[in-house]
Amino acid sequence: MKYVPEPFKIKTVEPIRMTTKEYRQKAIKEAGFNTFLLRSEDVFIDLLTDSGTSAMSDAQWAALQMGDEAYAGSRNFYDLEDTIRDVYGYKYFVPTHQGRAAEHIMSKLLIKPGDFVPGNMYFTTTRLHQEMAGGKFVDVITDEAHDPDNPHPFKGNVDLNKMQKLVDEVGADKIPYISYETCVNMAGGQPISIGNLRELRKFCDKYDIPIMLDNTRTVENAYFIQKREKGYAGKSIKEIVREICSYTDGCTCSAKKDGLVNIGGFLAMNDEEFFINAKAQVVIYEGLHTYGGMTGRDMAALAQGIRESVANDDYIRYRVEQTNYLGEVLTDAGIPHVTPHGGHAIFLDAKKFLPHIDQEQFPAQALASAIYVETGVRAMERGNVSAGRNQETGQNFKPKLELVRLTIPRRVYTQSHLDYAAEGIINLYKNKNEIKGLKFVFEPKVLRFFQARFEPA
Ligand code: PLI
Repeated sequence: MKYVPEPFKIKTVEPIRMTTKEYRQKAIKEAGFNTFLLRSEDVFIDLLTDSGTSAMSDAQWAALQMGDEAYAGSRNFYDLEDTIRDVYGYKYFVPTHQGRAAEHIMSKLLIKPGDFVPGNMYFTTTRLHQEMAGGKFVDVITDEAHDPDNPHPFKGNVDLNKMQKLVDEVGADKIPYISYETCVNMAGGQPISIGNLRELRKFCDKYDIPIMLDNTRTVENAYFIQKREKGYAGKSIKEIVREICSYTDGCTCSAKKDGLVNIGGFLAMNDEEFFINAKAQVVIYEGLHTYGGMTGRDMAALAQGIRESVANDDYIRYRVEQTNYLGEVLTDAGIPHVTPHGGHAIFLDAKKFLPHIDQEQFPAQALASAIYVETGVRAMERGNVSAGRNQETGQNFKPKLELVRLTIPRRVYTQSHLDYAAEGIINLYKNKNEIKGLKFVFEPKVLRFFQARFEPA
């Protein structure tokens, strides 16, 4: 089947507005050629991110009405606690307003200045919090992940030789934990395999290094395991999610993705002392430990969203196969993009799309702007701008992957929206030589991609 039908029907609609090309040319100029700075009203189809952009179900909207807004001991906290224990299996958790707040608290508690934090590719906010705590991020993802065309089915895997090299060089006592992400975002939404995680667990047990999961897209990862990994075709998504978490010591989670809510996150763990320390931090930065950064109703909608994400396997099959559909349409038209297709997005390969633009002139940023002007579709740069500068040398990181992410919000768009976006990108590819590179006119010091402004180079 080319397109898996939506396992839901539409009850509420939100109008979107098509604009003219001239209008969009003006809008992107005013936004400093940064799609983050566009007004959403000026966007026809918003593929900026899958974060906090999900459509909630009727049961989640109903759950909002059941919010217990007590300052302390809200019943929604206990419901969320039961749900996290049931679905992910961790003993303890603290709620946070979103994923980066959990990263902040974990980095502060576990990293000492001079430590090294290995991870299967960096994520922007994760690496920043590691650096702010005095740590240095070390990329230990498999080499295949840096090659947009490598067909490896689990490009998110950790390379254990790279882990061994790091342990030999700096010593295990300088490694507070490994940060292990499911469906690695910056690699193109590429999954990890259970086989890799089991091997990593053995390795980490030998050196007493905890594994902290970035649990943001574990449900999507479980679908790839069910589809591709030997021995998992007969297991449910819920069983696979639970098994992934069972090899880890805790997690940070942006609940705005798999969790099907518009805000929320958490830090979870099995170690009681870590939990006590996390509660002490959450009251400083977020709120009391039984609501963290969330209202009672937010916690109610999240508990329901987590349950829905694993309630049956139909939802996640539709979700990941919808993304795959967009990728297949682009493949048929010869548009260069990362393969195999990831779970939450299709990532265009801007180096191949725009070979005439040097990486120092930000081809992915230029391509995201051009896509907006051509189609009204908003995408996101995931390349040299997102990677930032090396703090020691001041040079741009110039990552191997120079990508534009077409991110699919959950349960929001239909097949015809994706067909429209693909058709516009295919048209743009025919005139790609007219697209010009960009230069900074404003460069923020941290997480520069959010607020940077550019002009044509
Ligand atoms: O946006 P937050 O603070 O809820 O979560 C940060 C975060 C952590 N890990 C991973 C893998 C993410 O993808 C992530 C946020 N991602 C965003 C905002 C995105 O657009 O992909």
